[in-house]
Amino acid sequence: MRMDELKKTDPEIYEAIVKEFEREKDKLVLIASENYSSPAVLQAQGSIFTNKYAEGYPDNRYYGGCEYADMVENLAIERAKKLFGAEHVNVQPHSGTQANMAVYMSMLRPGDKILGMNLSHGGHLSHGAQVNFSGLLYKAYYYGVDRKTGLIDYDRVRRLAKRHRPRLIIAGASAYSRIIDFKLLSEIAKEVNAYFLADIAHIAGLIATGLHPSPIPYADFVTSTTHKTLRGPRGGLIMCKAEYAKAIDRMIFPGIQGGPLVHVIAAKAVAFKEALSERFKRYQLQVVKNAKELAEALMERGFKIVSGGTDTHLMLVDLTNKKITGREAESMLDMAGITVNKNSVPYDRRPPAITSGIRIGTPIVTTRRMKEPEMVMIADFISAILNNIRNIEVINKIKDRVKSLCRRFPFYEELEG
Ligand code: DSN
Repeated sequence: MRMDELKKTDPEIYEAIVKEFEREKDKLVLIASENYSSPAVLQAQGSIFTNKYAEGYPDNRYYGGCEYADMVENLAIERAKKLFGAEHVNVQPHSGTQANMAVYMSMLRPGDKILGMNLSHGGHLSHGAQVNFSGLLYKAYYYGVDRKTGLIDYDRVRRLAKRHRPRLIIAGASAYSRIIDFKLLSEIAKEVNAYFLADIAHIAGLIATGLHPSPIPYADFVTSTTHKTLRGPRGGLIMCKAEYAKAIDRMIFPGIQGGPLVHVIAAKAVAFKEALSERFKRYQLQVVKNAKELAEALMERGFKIVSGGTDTHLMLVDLTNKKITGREAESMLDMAGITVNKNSVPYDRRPPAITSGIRIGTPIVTTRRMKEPEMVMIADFISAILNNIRNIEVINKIKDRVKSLCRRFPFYEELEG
């Protein structure tokens, strides 16, 4: 990578970046929440906009010299509106959790009730988990998935909503592989007079390209990250109905954030432009095709997939029939150059640091242009390792095959040299 100045000034950080570059190129990364953003996104994020303070919003800043920052933020807003069909967009949240925090803090008071998906059933930390601000500040109730089907139990959501009368119902997940019925959840929210928030962090790319129904027509608020299926820089995003625009903007700044990260907003704008292209549509389609193929291939090899498959970019492999924990599986696969994360499965008896499952996603391998035949190969790799646990010979054999597969699908060649 061309980083002459950095190499001279700080050889240690330079080396860590070079090593990370090699890791991303030579490993098979199947983390469902990650992606490899384009060189254009990386360049915008690494730009001199990191130098600029721009507290406030376009045409209404607390600092001089914001004319180009305004240009950047206006473009990001305009493109996000077009991409998702949103009435109002705030592109300043530093992360998905900050985006959720802004929604909660603009609409709720401490102690108010919220109803979100249980973290241990595939929900997210910021949807009311006890260890998170959302569970500390608000009285959180949780819905989950049906034990048999692995699908969200919408009847139970309705029962819980009627019993507890939450002020906010949250939809969205980080380890749920099926279509989420945003319309039905919004109806439940209406029945109990609750606000409805859809957190689309994982599936934003699918929604932007019409591969998953959009919550925009139904939700009061839609939050997202920009770096998962959307393939942009690490960051957050809020979309809402026009009536909440002022409250949301005020809560992001000055409420919970100071100066926006203009360099990141520039990279978000680039990612939104890319996401508006036909090429991105084809990419998302292949992400889903690949996930389906991989899930099928794993099931054919005796693996249990929660809910019996996937409609999205990810799947949750339930290892309870394999006599191996999620933690062991993660570590064995890592030894062969395959990166996944251990993940609780619904009704898991093991603690979150051990778990009985792994979560697998196809965004990165699809960014590398792998297709269905490669998914079958990956299923073979995973199966060989998890069915021959701690067999170093097998691990080494697969490691070589992983490396040669990655070499066949190079990425970031533009950054070499
Ligand atoms: N940590 C992210 C994930 O892996 O899904 C969610 O914030």
